[in-house]
Amino acid sequence: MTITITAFEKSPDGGKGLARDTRVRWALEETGQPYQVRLVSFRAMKEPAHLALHPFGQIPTYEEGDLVLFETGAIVLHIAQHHVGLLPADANARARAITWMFAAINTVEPPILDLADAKIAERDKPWATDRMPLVQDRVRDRLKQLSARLGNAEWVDGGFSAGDLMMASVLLRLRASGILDEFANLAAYVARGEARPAYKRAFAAQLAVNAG
Ligand SMILES: N[C@@H](CCC(=O)N[C@@H](CS)C(=O)NCC(=O)O)C(=O)O
Repeated sequence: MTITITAFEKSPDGGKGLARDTRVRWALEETGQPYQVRLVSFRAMKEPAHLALHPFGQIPTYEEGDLVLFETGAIVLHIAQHHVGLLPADANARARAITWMFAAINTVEPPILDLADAKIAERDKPWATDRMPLVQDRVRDRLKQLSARLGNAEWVDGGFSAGDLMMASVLLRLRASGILDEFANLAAYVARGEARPAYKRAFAAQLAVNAG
């Protein structure tokens, strides 16, 4: 069955791979699944046809036959559960990999998104400058904990899994802030993710849409 995802017609990041279709593309590449992409404009994302797929009017969505999914956590989990390559066979190791997916999107991503909001959406507020150190330190606190857990390991729990795919995707957004580089083992962890051939293919595919 053909898999179709949606992505920005023109990503605000200009192709840096930060739009969330990249993590879905990455999961599809890791598992060797061909896919098609339907590009949507910001206006089309808020129109009924897209809202029928995604109630919050966002990208990415995932269509496969009768199945329509939104939320990258759910999409990547679906891909990982149906194809070999992103979840270990052992039941407990599988449950732990899924735990790391949730940790990425529920525990690590929120302060990172808050930082992005503080920098862009809230930058004109009179309190923006005073609040910034608080927001940055909340990110640092999470990264300190993650860094301590990762230690010298290559991946968060044994071999590369969907947990690492989500965690590296979430951490990638921090690179421009400089905060990621304060944690050498996390910066190296993200670089290992980016060095994977599947990530490179996913990145190149989104860049091809957004470059120029
Ligand atoms: N929690 C959602 C977030 C989706 C999301 O924020 N998508 C962004 C692109 S990366 C978007 O569509 N932004 C445009 C908007 O919200 O209007 C997920 O993980 O899929």
